[in-house]
Amino acid sequence: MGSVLRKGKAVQQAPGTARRGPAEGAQKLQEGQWHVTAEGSQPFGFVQEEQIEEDEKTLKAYKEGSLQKQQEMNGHTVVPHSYDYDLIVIGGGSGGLAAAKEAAKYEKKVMVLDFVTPTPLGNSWGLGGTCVNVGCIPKKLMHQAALLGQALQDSRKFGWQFPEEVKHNWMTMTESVQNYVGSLNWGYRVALREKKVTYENAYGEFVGPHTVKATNKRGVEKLYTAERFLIATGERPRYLGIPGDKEYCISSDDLFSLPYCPGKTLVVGASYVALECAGFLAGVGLDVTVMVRSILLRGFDQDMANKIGEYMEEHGINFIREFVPIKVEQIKEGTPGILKVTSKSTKGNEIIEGEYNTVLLAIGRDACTRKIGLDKVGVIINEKTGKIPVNDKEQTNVPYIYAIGDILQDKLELTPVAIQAGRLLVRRLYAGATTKCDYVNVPTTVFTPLEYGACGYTEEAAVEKFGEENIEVYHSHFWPLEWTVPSRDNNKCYAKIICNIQDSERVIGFHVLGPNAGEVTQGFAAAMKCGITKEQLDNTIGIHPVCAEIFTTLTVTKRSGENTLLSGC
Ligand code: FAD
Ligand code: NA7
Repeated sequence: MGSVLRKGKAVQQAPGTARRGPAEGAQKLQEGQWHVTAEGSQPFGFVQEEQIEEDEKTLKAYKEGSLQKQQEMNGHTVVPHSYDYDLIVIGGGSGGLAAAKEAAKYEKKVMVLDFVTPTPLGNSWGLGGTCVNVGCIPKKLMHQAALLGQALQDSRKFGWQFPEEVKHNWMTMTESVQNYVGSLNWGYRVALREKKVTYENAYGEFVGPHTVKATNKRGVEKLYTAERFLIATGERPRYLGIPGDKEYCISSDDLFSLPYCPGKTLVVGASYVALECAGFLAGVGLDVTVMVRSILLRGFDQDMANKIGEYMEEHGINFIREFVPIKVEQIKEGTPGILKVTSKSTKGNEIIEGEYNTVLLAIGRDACTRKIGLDKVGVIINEKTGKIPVNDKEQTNVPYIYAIGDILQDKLELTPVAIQAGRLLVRRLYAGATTKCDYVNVPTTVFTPLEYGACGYTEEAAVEKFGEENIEVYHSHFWPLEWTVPSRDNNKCYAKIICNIQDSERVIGFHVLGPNAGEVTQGFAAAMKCGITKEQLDNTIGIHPVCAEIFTTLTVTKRSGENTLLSGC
């Protein structure tokens, strides 16, 4: 191992399998194999491994001394003599862990640094990142708790008899969910150990070229060097910046392990996180209000978003539209206590007040990129969003530093996207592969009470890109067979595809509102990757009686204005 700093003091570690250092690097420079960040008139220039032109620039820069100068400007004059690791991954979430484990397959020496900065209320969690601990997994399990409540009601019509009063116990649900999350945390640690990936529960930040400082929760600092770095630090919830927000409000980072039932809850925000949380809280029997600043589900198909909103309202969720909170005060302490929320209209000066037991902020998430020393190594971020721009190989403007997952600029923030990008990157770096991550036609699901699955273009985006006259929208309502006997929610489920008329009616957008929307969407996403057309969908024989069969029999175009309500199977 190279030099190690404990409490600011450098000590020498036993030599490990040291990697290329400057001596070899200089030789490589002579050979024209090294690269440097272009800091010319363009905002930044990406460096491609094969770009001879860039190599020549680098060699020239090295000969002229400007490469060394650039390193000095970044605050570093000393480049490590050897690298401790082939790859250091900063952030042990969906993307980081997938990449680290993949790299270990190719016998690379890999380290993962993962550290969870506690929430303002002091909550933190184990290895695995957002998805496992405070995202997809606990969210979907709590959504399932809500669906079971609905199933219990439906079951009476199917002959099940049980006492009239059915209660939900928040603590039982939370403990069960957290036990499962704990087992996943443990599984990740074991997997890293088995694959011989070094894991440190420490905060990583760049302090110089090829060098990070890792600080653990006791404040012990160590320095590590690596030939390459992967930043996969994810995002954390944003706060409103109003009096009382950090003191009294919770975020999704607190909700899934909340040690008491939240009671009457105000959810602030109208993103998928906000609506999903509002949905399952209402589904387990709580009084829930959603405060919406502008529209529901910005970025998603608005036709579908509004149908989700209508369904939630019909199922007892209150919506306060075009208001934002300006102050949160505690009226009574407790678990939960009582909070007074003062809010202001976005359209005028109207002020309203409301009392809630819990205020959940779901107003977006900020990329964890501003406190990891990126300025020390010259990695460029989008100053406004904190996101990192990368080239199509997930390489930042600093050639030996890569980035994946939620912190990427203009990419989808989804677990499977982070995993895919991480795995493919590592295969390209260490296994001679060339496949790049394809960020197009990525399917996704919003787990609101009426689930929403989507892949490809929204109707708005398709109209904008191809022109209204060039797209054909086929749609239909449908009634899942399972919902007919309890006679609920007839014609609330909805299927829509968007086709490009000029390209043989290729399906470019797929949208479904209904049960198991994710399960329905996944297969159609594969078909879209293969370029499925409307005709091919029509030639596909449906499976009866399932919801997904509706996509094989769509005949009504939106343009026609014909009725889409179904009356039988
Ligand atoms: P993360 O998984 O966030 O991992 C980053 C890790 O790095 C964290 O452990 C963090 O603590 C750590 N870290 C940060 N800074 C440092 C540092 N300096 N040093 C060391 N460690 C650091 N996606 C889906 O696909 N489906 C869903 O249903 C879904 N539901 C979601 C529900 C919620 C409530 C939320 C918030 C997100 C949801 N997501 C969902 C999104 C999904 O969780 C993210 O896209 C995914 O976790 C991103 O992975 P990542 O590797 O980029 O980052
Ligand atoms: P998003 O998708 O960034 O959405 C933020 C939502 O919060 C959106 O509805 C915003 O309304 C609303 N918002 C933002 N600021 C405010 C303020 N100040 N007051 C009221 N409402 C506000 O965030 P998410 O957390 O759902 O998702 C981010 C990622 O996390 C997601 O991609 C997953 O990876 C997990 P707007 O439409 O801007 O008016």
